Amino acid sequence: MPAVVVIGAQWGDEGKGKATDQLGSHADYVVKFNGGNNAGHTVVIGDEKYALHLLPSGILSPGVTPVIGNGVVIDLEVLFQELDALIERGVDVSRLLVSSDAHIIAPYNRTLDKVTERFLGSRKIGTTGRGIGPTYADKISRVGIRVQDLFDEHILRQKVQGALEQKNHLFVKVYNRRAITVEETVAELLKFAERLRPMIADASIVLNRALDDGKIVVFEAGQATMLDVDHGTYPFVTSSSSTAGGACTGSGIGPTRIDRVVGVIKAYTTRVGEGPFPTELLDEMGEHLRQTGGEFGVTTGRPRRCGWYDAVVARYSGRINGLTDLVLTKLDVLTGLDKIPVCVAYDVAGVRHDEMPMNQSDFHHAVPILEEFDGWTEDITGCRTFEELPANAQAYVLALEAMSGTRISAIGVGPDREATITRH
Ligand code: 2SA
Ligand code: GDP
Ligand code: MG
Repeated sequence: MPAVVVIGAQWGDEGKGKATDQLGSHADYVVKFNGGNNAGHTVVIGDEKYALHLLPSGILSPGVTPVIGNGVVIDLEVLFQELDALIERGVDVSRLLVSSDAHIIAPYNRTLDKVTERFLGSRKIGTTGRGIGPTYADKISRVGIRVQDLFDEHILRQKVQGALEQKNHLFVKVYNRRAITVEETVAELLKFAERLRPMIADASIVLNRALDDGKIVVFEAGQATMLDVDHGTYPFVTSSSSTAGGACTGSGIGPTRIDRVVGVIKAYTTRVGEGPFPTELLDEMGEHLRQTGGEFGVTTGRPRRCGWYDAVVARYSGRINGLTDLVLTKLDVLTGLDKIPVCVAYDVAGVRHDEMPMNQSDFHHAVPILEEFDGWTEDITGCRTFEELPANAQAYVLALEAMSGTRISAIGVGPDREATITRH
């Protein structure tokens, strides 16, 4: 399995960091292909807990070459803060490669993200405020700044000037703020250029050659299927391609090179930010899942909205991503519940939907049709084989597998690297 894509099958925070870290210990390259420092991946190794925002999880595995692909947007200040923090903890970060085509989050786009959200008020998206959306908007509008532009000051200045002509109009006329100068922006961006220079690579050539040589490459998605700009709950999405197709466009490899697509899915569901969420629990059960599962944003600390497992979302993710495997995480969080409901279909104005409704408004009005499963009380964090799980936990996993249409090849029973049951 030389090329494996790991994606989130719900609304994010499924435990992709842990899954990638585990695959990463066998990998030669781990590639981040979308998003930026809006991601938050937690990896627990022994007594050490690492929270990564921008860097690929593979940065923690000795021998792995971590790659930031062209589909990523980079906040340079965050990149070096994160690298310095890892260096201080003794992690070797010297192999990191950064695509020369990746886009840079300019300081004005951070500001724009925050003021736009404030301006939208109750219609806000609930972004992480990191400048992600405005930077991808610049990319699509062809006024973005790329890594390679940092090494030609003339071009950099021209691009910043072009972008600021539009932005300053907004800042001054709409948001009543001061205009941003070309000089301050260029100076801010150039501060990091020389430190970045040795990391820059033609990531597409590096990765294609690695695959030609039979190396193992893991492509790690930020965010998740339901936050994908095309296939998620638009407009309540992030601004990048967080589904499996993004692994190709965001790194410069072709679809025929991918061998496996692994969807990471929680045994229940969470979402952070605004937007529809049919199985959301607004009662004390939601609070129980939040506290037991530690469901707080890794980047912003925001409490995550919690709800039951949604098999319609799982089937949709299977289809959109062409999943070959599911990794079911956080099964241990459900321990102690008497009954565990699962959403098997939606009721929309009296009509049953077994698949994701085509129309977004229908999804906003979807009422989950729930099926209940019996819970278990035994501590499962020490289980390492499927047979060691209590019978009701086994039945729950098999039911989810049958409903979701994709085999569950691994099960997470705790945050530690080792707390995993491998089935296939
Ligand atoms: P943005 O900032 O433009 O990408 O926000 C747009 C929507 O995407 C959601 N989003 C996320 N959802 C879950 N987890 C994310 N990463 C962090 C984490 C989030 C955090 O791992 O916990 O710390 O708050 C993530 N990144 C973006 C976001 O909530 C918006 O709904
Ligand atoms: P990501 O964004 O998908 O990488 O996920 P996050 O790191 O944002 O959130 C997942 C959280 O769940 C992290 O705190 C992980 O340490 C933790 N985690 C991952 N797998 C498991 C599991 O099987 N059981 C438990 N209890 N925690 C897990
Ligand atoms: Mg996360």
